[in-house]
Amino acid sequence: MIENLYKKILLSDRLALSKAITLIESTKVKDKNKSSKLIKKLYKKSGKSLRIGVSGPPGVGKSTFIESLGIFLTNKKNKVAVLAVDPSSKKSGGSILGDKTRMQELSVKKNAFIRPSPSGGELGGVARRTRESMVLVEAAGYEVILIETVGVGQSETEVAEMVDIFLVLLQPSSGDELQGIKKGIIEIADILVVNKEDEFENEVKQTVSDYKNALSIIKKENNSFTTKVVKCSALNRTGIGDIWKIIQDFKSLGNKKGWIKEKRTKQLEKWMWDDLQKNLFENIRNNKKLVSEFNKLKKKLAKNAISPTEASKKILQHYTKNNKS
Ligand SMILES: Nc1nc2c(ncn2[C@@H]2O[C@H](COP(=O)(O)OP(=O)(O)OP(=O)(O)O)[C@@H](O)[C@H]2O)c(=O)[nH]1
Ligand SMILES: [Mg+2]
Repeated sequence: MIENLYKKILLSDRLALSKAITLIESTKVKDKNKSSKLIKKLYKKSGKSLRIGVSGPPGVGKSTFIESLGIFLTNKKNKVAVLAVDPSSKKSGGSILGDKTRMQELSVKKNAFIRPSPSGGELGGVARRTRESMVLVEAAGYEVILIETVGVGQSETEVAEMVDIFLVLLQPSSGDELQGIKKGIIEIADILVVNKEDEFENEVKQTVSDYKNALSIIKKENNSFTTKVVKCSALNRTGIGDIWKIIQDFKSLGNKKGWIKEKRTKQLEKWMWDDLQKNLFENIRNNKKLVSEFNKLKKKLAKNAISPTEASKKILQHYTKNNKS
């Protein structure tokens, strides 16, 4: 089965890709083993795409924007993959269908692959699943990966730490809301896109200028790329070409100066540490030899006879001792 998927993915077979991502998303041990074999085989073929994160508040137009940019790119003969990171989809269940229907036009393009949010799974697994899905779509030859994530909570930062360039979509707002500008957004975003210029022309202008002003005050720690502020209408597909031009500039400058490579190396290290942390933790939790120790410590904790910090230290001591013998 793995050999078959491997071959088909290299031929860019979309059905095989979907199947492989389903394996990645599965929580069954059997599937996990299969998917890690597959990732191992395909890993060296990955890494060649441009990874773009698209974030922003609910309803700002992320899916519409991704569809417009995706169509723009497929028309230029680029192969585009769309992934969605939605930690809330477990509860709502609605966004999966929503994303799919909203990207109807893109989904029928031969050069597009769209994978809506997985329905649930472990929350901490979002990062792993996304990274592994990226490996698969890259091995399948997709040149641009667009990752949609809603701009609330941890998923935003997680995605920002997985991509080459991070776009944040903003709602147009009328004046005096400058205090509402979050410093964090500016620090995390490479491009700020104020959307819906078709409907809110003046507000969009105002918001663009507010953010430009804010940018001149708030200095980014990492000076590699000056954050750009632009406007567009994802719905009417205006401004999309300009945004693509900025992305291209970012890419060529980043390659020239070496910060894309640097960023990726850091991201790989983070992936390694995340993985180690997860495996180590699972290993300790599922360690049968330690069960009686765990139980003793639990009782002590309940009686306030030991602090959680002390207890965790003891577990680690037992674990290390156990692994020596
Ligand atoms: N007028 C106007 N409406 C837009 C534009 N872009 C998106 N919309 C509308 O805004 C609504 C939300 O768009 P989506 O693309 O689903 O927004 P989203 O950010 O992906 O939403 P979530 O995934 O639910 O967070 C839809 O009704 C869109 O038609 C735009 O450029 N102009
Ligand atoms: Mg959406």
